Parts: sequence; C-alpha cells; structure tokens
Amino acid sequence: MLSGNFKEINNEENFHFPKNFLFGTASSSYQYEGAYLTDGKTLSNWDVFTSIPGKIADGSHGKVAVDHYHRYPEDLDLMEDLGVNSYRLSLSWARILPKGRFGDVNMAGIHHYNRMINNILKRGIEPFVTLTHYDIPQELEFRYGSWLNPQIREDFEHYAEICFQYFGNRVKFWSTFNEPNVQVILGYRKGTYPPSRCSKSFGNCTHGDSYIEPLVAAHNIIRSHLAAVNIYRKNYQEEQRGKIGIVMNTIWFEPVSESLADRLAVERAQAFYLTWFLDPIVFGRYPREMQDILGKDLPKFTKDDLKSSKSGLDFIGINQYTSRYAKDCLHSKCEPGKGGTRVEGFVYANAHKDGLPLGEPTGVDWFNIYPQGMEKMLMYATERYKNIPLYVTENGFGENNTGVLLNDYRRVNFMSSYLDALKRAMRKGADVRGYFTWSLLDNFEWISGYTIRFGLYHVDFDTQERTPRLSASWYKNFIFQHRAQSKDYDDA
Ligand code: GBH
Repeated sequence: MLSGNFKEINNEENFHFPKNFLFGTASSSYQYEGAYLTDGKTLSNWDVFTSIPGKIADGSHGKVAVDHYHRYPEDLDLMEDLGVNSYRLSLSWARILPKGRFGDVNMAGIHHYNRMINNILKRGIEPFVTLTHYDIPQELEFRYGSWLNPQIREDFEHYAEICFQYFGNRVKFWSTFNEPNVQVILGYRKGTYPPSRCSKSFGNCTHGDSYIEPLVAAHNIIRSHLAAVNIYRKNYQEEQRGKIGIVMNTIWFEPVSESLADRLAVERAQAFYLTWFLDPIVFGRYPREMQDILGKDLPKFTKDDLKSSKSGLDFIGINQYTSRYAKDCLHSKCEPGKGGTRVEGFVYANAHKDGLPLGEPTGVDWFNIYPQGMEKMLMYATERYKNIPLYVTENGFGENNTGVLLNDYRRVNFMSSYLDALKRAMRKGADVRGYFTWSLLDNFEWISGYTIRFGLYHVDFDTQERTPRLSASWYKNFIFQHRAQSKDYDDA
C-alpha cells in the first residue's frame, strides 16, 4: 500500500544503485549514548558545557540521552527491520581514553564497543565509525586548551591508533572527524558550542579571539587528521583493508544576485566553510581565497605535515541539509558576524533574498529545504576533488517538538526529494557510495536540546519508548526497492 503512493514521489525511474551501496542511519556518541559516567568514562567537553546554565535551549544534557549505551541491541533490531546494511556511529573518546594520552586505556569502554561492533556485524550491518563527533575528554581542554594547542595532535594520533588496534579488524570505514568546520566556527568564532570562545562582536564569550582561534583550531584539526591517516596507512590499512576519510558539513551557496561580486562571494563562501579543510588534506594547501584574504594569519604546514598527505583521505563524507544565499561584503559594507570580517571571507550567508526564503523553511531557523543543493554539492565535490568517492554521511529532517508527529509526511517528502537529487548527481557521474539518514531516533540536538526531533522513530524521553513514524516505513520501502533493483541489475 505504502509503496504505491510513494512510487510517484520517487520519479527517477530506471535508476540503479550499485550493489555495494551503503544505506544506513547515523548517530553520535554524545547525542545517543547517555551513560555519561558508566564503566570508567569521564566527563567530556559536552558534559561540562551542558552543565553551564543557559547554554542549552531547554536546559537539558546528554547524561541519559536515548540510553543507546544500554539499549543498542534493541536499536539494532530497529535497524535490522529497516533493512539498512550500514550504521554510522561515533566513539566516545572519553570512554576509551578518559584522560587522553595522560592515562590508561579504559578496557571497559573497549569491551563495550567490541560487543556493540560484533552485534552490528552479526546482523549483516557494516559499522561506519567516526572517531570524534564534537566530544572530547574534558581533560584535554583543561590541561592544554584542546584544539588551540598543537599537542592535541599527539593525543588524537594516540587515540586513533588505539581504535585501529582494537577495532580495525572489524571496522572497514573510519572517519576522523565529524564536521570540524561547524566545530571550529561555533566553538571559536561564535562561541555557541564548547569551549565557548569568541570576540565580543561575534557573540557572548568571556574569552577568545574570533579572528585567530578558529584558524588555529582548524589547523590543529587538519594536522591531527593527517597524523591519524598516516598511521593508519603505514601500520594498519594494508592488513585491515579499510578506508579512512573525514566528514564535513556542507552548505550549498547560491549567489544572491548574478553580479560578478556575488558570484565570487560564492567561491569564498565555500573556501571559508568547506574547502578550508578539504583542500589542505587533498592538495596540501589552503584555498586561494583564504590565502588572499588571511595572508600571514593563516597557519603554515610544515614539510613533515605534508610528507604523506598527498590525498590524505580515501573518501569524503558529506553532511548535506541546507543551502543559503551568498552576498559579497568586499565591495559593500556588512556587520561583523554578518559577513563583514576577514574570518568570514567577507561573505554574508543568509537564507533570504528580498524577504523571500531560499527553498522552503522548516520551522528550524538554520534549515531550509533545497534539494538542488544536494545535487550541486555532490557535483562540486566531484569536480574539485577529481571523482573522489563520496558518502552522504548525514541528511535528514528536523522538526520542532510540537507533539508526537508520527505522521511525518514532511520528512518523507524531504528524504524523497533529496534522494532524487542524489540520484541525479550519480547519473552525472558523482561517485556516491552511501547514504545515511540523520537519524534513526530522536536524540539530543546539541544546543537545541530535545526541542528538535530528527528521528525516523519517535522517542519518549521519559520512558525511552521508541515508536516508528511514517518515515521509518517509507525508508524501509525505499531501501527494499532499491536493493532489489540493484540486485537484478548486477545479475543481468
Ligand atoms: C549535523 O550538524 C551534526 O553532525 C549532527 O550531530 C546533528 O544532530 C545534525 O546535523 C542535525 O542538526 O549554524 O549557527 O545556525 C548539522 C550542522 C550546525 C546545524 C549548527 C545546526 C545550528 C547553529 N549544524 N547549526 S547555526
């Protein structure tokens, strides 16, 4: 019955996903696990941050979250029922190394993830593992200022190596970071995420320097990524036969007008958001637009950093939700925080033009529906990074918490239109190898707490009961049809 209705929405006929295409759902440790002090885990930066009054919209935290730490077998049952063949999750660094490299490996944490990985594999599901999805041991913040200090690279390398040692015989997909661009912009420019650092004109912080610190943190993240990739390639990859990459948040930018200035602003917008991280990893240098504007403020890579970094990744993970207009601020005057500064690349990114939104608003302020952005983003990455394999590591629909909303037809329309756009990109030659929807369950949505829900399953946060929404049966049906088709296709 469902399939009949939905078929019309999925109007990309005769399209076949490759046989090994990964269909999955995505999650992250802090947003899902809870168990914040269980089995030897210590505080993460997000445990500490959420305990500061006023930081989270509903005053909530991830101490329990959706209790995935204890309920993962039941959640894997739900995934098995959906028919996914992959699960994107992240590991809690503070569970594995509660004191970073200054203390021992917490074997209880290792055992937990071992059990979980085995349970995932037992169901024919491929784990797709992120090493850090915003959360780090607070110890590293407290000891030396985490990402602002170059020694974080030693810590990250140590942590990555322990994960490869313990889990690499079974995990074939690694990503080092989740959305480091969001992490540094919100943590060090706007100050709305930990460690809450920014300049006065950018936000409400007691410390920080929005002009310099985001650049330093990003540089240390890129160097940490390269160190982890190098060690994986040198000591593990050949034997373990996995792939390693990085996951970036992406925004598709449309020029607010057809003027040359606004079209150039689009390139700068990508440079100051996405290619900021990817260009150094792939090409060994920051994007030209950044070099031009930031000059000496842009940190330098050493010869050693770049030694084996030619193409320092095997794939790019693309998180694609939304799009914005880009407006030039080089030739016209803009406010700080609204494009008027060099760290913003003199671009104002905004979802409106003459009062009209780009795409359809969702009710969530940062989020407009613009499926073309998915296609264009995938083509942009394909062209710039020369047909590198891409995974859509996140895409999904969030709604404000106004009742239970099991009939989430807006999420279904969203997924359907974005998946159509993904297929169009694949037809045009983008080497997309997987799609993970955010998210299986409603969960802790960072500074929005539990006020925005992204789940295919509704979660009652008091009882932890999971209830399927319409989108769960829609995704199940979508996967079933497409896997069946790809099978026919490969046999033919
Ligand atoms: C992803 O971030 C995250 O990886 C995931 O953990 C999260 O739950 C999911 O998306 C849904 O949000 O940009 O100043 O308006 C997506 C990027 C960046 C979107 C921060 C929300 C809010 C603040 N997110 N943004 S702002």
